[in-house]
Amino acid sequence: MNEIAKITTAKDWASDQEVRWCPGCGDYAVLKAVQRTMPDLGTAREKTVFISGIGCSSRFPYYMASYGFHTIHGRACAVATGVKLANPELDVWIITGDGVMARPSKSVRRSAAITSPPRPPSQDFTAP
Ligand SMILES: Cc1ncc(C[n+]2csc(CCOP(=O)(O)OP(=O)(O)O)c2C)c(N)n1
Ligand code: SF4
Repeated sequence: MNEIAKITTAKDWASDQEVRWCPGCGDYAVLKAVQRTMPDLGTAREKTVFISGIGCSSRFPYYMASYGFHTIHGRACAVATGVKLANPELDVWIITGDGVMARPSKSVRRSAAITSPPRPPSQDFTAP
């Protein structure tokens, strides 16, 4: 049976790490939105894992007061799938930029109950 998670606030989900994105980067908005959303989900920090690949957005796990893994280019989905399969009780999130999620891996298409927050529209761009 699942234990009832301790009530948390957005501050509980923020780590003590200095956030290193450019001033005005849309990733700040994603970070704040996720930190504000986690308490509403009622998930425990010790049962939450953020998995990232490579890129600016992939610094995200450093800034969450949960478990996390900054992995390698193009492998966030594969690592997240492995984590979920090893411990299905974990709430596993994937954080990537538009580059990595442009071609979601087979593991994501298999719907391994892994979540990824959307990137804000201001971050969308078309390559020249
Ligand atoms: C181990 C490693 N592989 C590849 C790179 C080169 N690299 C830097 S950013 C990047 C892609 C980032 O993609 P995206 O998902 O769009 O992240 P964003 O920067 O937009 O958050 C790559 C391949 C790297 N820095 N380190
Ligand atoms: S995504 Fe762009 S604005 Fe944001 S930290 Fe990276 S280079 Fe800077």
